[in-house]
Amino acid sequence: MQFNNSIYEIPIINKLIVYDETDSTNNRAKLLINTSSPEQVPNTLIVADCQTGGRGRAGRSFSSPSGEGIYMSLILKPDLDASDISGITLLSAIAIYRALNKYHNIKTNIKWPNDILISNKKISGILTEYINGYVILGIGINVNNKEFNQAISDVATSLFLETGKTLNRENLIEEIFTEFSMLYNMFLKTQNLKFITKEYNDALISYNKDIYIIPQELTNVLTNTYNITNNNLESCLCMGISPKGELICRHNDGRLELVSSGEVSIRHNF
Ligand code: BT5
Repeated sequence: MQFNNSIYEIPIINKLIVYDETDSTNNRAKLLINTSSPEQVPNTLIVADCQTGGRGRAGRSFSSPSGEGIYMSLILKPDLDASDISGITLLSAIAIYRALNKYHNIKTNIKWPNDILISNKKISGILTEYINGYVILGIGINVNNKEFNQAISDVATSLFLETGKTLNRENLIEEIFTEFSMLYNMFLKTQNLKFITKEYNDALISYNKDIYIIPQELTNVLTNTYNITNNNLESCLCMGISPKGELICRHNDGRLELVSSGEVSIRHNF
């Protein structure tokens, strides 16, 4: 992939590493953190044309074929409490949502906490990892894919399949991080997500709908949370996100539950 120098005009990026192929850009980021001097690492963006071991959450994989998608990891060293780090996942979802809408007029939805959807199918997933005081923000986006392997064809789609347009991946990366830079700076200043709550809830696919909260023990044994057949779970009403980025859920008995991203997955009841 070929980038213009304009990528360095984005405040949050001061170094760029590009691979034709790698196992996982999040793994590359981890290695860099573990082997470089601390001042060299923050705000490094690692991008790959393809990944042979792209990772999702809980050991799941992220399909990352060559020439079609965006696979990238940004290393950050935010001055935040550990409990606020998960907010970065929500900010990056808004950055992707905004960039696609603003520069390409493509409307998406967010599936809390880490998926971007079009027509209920996933075009993007986010994997945020926290190691030795650094945050690795890993983003995968299906951009120009014409098809998906059978294992994920029911749940995955691409920007090309949804719009018929072929997008320039390098430009889209710049657009996303231009948006993310502004959001991130505001988050560091305010230390909460109040400034995106309304926008996030407008984008949230489950807003004001019934959802299931799936315990971590169950999500860890499932390859994907879209096809859960265990319906012994009680549904609750999704009331949007809190200023900390938790999902606010109202149970049938009126009880409110704040769900934080580490604990559960959500299944939509539609
Ligand atoms: C995610 O996990 O969606 C996070 C994906 C993060 C990928 C980026 S790419 C750059 C960086 N380096 C990495 O190694 N990872 C990050 P999760 O919510 O657990 O979703 C995984 C599930 O999504 C899989 O079990 C499949 O069902 C589905 N899936 C796999 N590949 C997909 C794709 N390309 N598009 C849409 N869905 C996919």
